[in-house]
Amino acid sequence: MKTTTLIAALGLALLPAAAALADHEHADPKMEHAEHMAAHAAASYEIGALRIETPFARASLPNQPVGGGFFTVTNTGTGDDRLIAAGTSPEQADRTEIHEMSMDGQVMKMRQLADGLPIPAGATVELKPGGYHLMMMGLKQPLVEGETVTVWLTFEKAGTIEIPLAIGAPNAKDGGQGHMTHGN
Ligand SMILES: [Cu+2]
Repeated sequence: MKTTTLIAALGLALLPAAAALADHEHADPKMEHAEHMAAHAAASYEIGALRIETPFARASLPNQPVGGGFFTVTNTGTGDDRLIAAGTSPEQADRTEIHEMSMDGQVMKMRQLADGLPIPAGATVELKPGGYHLMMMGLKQPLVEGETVTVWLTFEKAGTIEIPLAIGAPNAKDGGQGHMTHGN
């Protein structure tokens, strides 16, 4: 009897929190959400044997001097390639570096890949938060959620391509597929 009462009390206590979360999840106007989804569905670019998918960036916080850029690149060819340089317009950032993030003991460390990022034949290489990423250094204007930032990427073999990165939330973990599963 006592247990039942406790569970009932907990259930009531949790309800307002769940309702608040649901409100937050659906705060975006529906139209904007639909356009957002459509933009991501079409986000695939090809240059030579390379296919670049779901390019995105994270919105910068006020006074944040750097911004991260991410995408997945698949080498459908038979020869190895390598991402050797990247950049934005000079109005957006001073320069863009290719970084790797990894755990050094308990500390997350970031380092520039001086020789670029290898894209081996047949491989899919993911640039994602916590791993490889582009880092826009010396932001001259903020990265605003819902907008896009254009970056150029130069691959050793395939050449140079310009792609738009869809700017997600400051903690965005992917190119927007996360929006598919609500309450997550
Ligand atoms: Cu970095």
